Amino acid sequence: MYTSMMRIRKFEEKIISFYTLGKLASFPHAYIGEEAVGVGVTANLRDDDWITSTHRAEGHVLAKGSDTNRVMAELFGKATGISSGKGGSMHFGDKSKGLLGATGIVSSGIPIATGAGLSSQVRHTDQVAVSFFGDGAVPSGAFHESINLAATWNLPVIFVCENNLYSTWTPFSSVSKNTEVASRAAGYSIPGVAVDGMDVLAMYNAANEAVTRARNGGGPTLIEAKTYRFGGHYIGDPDIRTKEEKAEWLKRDPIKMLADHIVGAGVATQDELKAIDQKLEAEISSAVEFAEKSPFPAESDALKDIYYENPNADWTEPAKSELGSRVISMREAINEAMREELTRDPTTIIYGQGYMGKRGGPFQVGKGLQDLYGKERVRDAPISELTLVGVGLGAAMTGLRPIVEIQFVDFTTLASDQIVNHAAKAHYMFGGQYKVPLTIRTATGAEGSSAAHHSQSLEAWYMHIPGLKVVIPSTPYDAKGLLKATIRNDNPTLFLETKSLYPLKGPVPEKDYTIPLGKADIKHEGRDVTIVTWGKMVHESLKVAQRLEAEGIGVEVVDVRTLSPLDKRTIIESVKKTGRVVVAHEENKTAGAGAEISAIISEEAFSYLKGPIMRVATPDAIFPYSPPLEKFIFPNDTKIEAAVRAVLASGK
Ligand SMILES: Cc1ncc(C[n+]2csc(CCOP(=O)(O)OP(=O)(O)O)c2C)c(N)n1
Ligand SMILES: [Mg+2]
Repeated sequence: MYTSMMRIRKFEEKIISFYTLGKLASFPHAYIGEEAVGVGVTANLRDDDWITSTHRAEGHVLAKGSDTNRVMAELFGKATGISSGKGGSMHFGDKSKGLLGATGIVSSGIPIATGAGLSSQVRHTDQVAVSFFGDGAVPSGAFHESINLAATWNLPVIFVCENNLYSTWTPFSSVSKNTEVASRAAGYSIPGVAVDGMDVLAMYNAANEAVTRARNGGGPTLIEAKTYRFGGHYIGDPDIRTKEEKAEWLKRDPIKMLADHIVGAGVATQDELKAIDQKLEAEISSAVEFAEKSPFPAESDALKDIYYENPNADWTEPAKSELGSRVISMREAINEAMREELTRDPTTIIYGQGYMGKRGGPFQVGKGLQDLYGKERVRDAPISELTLVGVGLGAAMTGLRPIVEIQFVDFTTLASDQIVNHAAKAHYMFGGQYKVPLTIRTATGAEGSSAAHHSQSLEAWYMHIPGLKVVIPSTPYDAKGLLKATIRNDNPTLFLETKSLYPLKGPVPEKDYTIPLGKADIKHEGRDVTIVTWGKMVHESLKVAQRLEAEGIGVEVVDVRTLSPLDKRTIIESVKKTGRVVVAHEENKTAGAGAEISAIISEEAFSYLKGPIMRVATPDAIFPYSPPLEKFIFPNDTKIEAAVRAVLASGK
């Protein structure tokens, strides 16, 4: 433990000197003073145990055993870095050592570690997960939601708060009435222990007890390490803490305390410790040499590893002639897809709110699954959207294939940190090491005066995020095939279920089939005008196509089925044929997906256009409760028909 602590100290001192010389692209947050926490805890862990870390990550990463050369190279932005130069100091990831990632967002690693604990429990291993975080994370939702979930599900997770009294420059006492972090454990009925974070032996012993308990099925523990960083918040930070306060803490330098203990107990001599120090200095110097000599990543690497593409994926859609005669609802088709995937792959699990186990969630889409697959794989989840998605991410990174049900797309906004900042970026920012087979299912769209908080369509928000896939089926047949492909694909994917379509019936093959993500479907062929659409508006568009057929007008209805990836080729081919385009969607108009699709058409098929592209969408309004108001703003076949007639009348 002495070696590990001193390695961190020497590493950080070197980094400080490099930063001061202007040799690093960004400013790291030094761990000096807190070494006993990371080292005392990780000394109890195996390589296959997991940790999540924070912006102050070098200490955790080195303590967990990552290669010094590659950690240094990451700080230099080199291709040999542990995250291939994609992450830097706030996004270290190292699969080989169980490092599920540092994060630049305070508290966000906590749900991810909790998900790793879930993975251990479901796969019946004895691995444990540790989340390191600062006092700054304690008032956050992620902290409380995660501890509640880990306690309720009895997960093998150790929550380690490095309470160094400050978050940036804010004293903990000025943002929390209760400054005893460990005392919060009582509120969740789990053990909580406050430890002298400057004493590595005390840290080791406290962590040993917690890790042993977690490995043996005893559930989570909250450890509060009372510690202090000797430097400012970041390297180069004009520190605001008093000299007196710093001097008091410096007297209890954790490395000096351990050295005194070692020498006093006769375990090693001062000279022997010096020899270790010199060896470490040589190790750090050669790490610097390694980092300096390493190449930068190629420019083309900037666009690599945004998605994981499985070279062995064999997703083939059955021919329309194979649809068969069985007719079921969209709700049943989704349930069937989940049943088939839960049967096919024992690492697939599902959890959600609304009594998922018995009722199957608010729309009963998961009905019967718990009876078939048991309480371990089909779970009731608390109202903790942020943590539910973060847990799914941690579980997906560690061997599960989770399906997380969020009741309404409106509520995904609570989970947007985990969706946007973490799930979507995990494959890329850790240099392509992790696959993220995470499915987030949610109900979307307006129906039945649900008003402002249960009616939105947010697909354009998520389509905007690289690393995330967005799927929105319009028929039971598409729903089954697309959901199976979504669950099997190794990328975080938002699966949007239009709630007004749940009762819709249609033919669905009983056999196992998938529909590749990124493949549009022409739902109605025509030569005169193209409607690009998805979800409920597919059906409104089909009504228009049928009506206009009687007048000899051919309307082609292109159902994109997935917005990300978007099947540009099918859209462009249709535009080349018809030269006239309407884009119809339920989400509101400004910066909706229709704007993007219109831009693509104008960039890639402008010369084929015979007139302007028109959009039919909900106006930029908030969904009202009153039925006539809701009806007034909602797009429908009449509005689409008017747009189709307008584009036919305009231009060349
Ligand atoms: C959600 C979020 N809010 C604000 C920040 C800006 N920020 C970066 S580090 C930090 C302080 C964190 O304090 P603490 O968690 O106690 O960790 P420490 O720096 O003390 O180790 C803040 C506020 C952030 N990164 N993430
Ligand atoms: Mg702090």
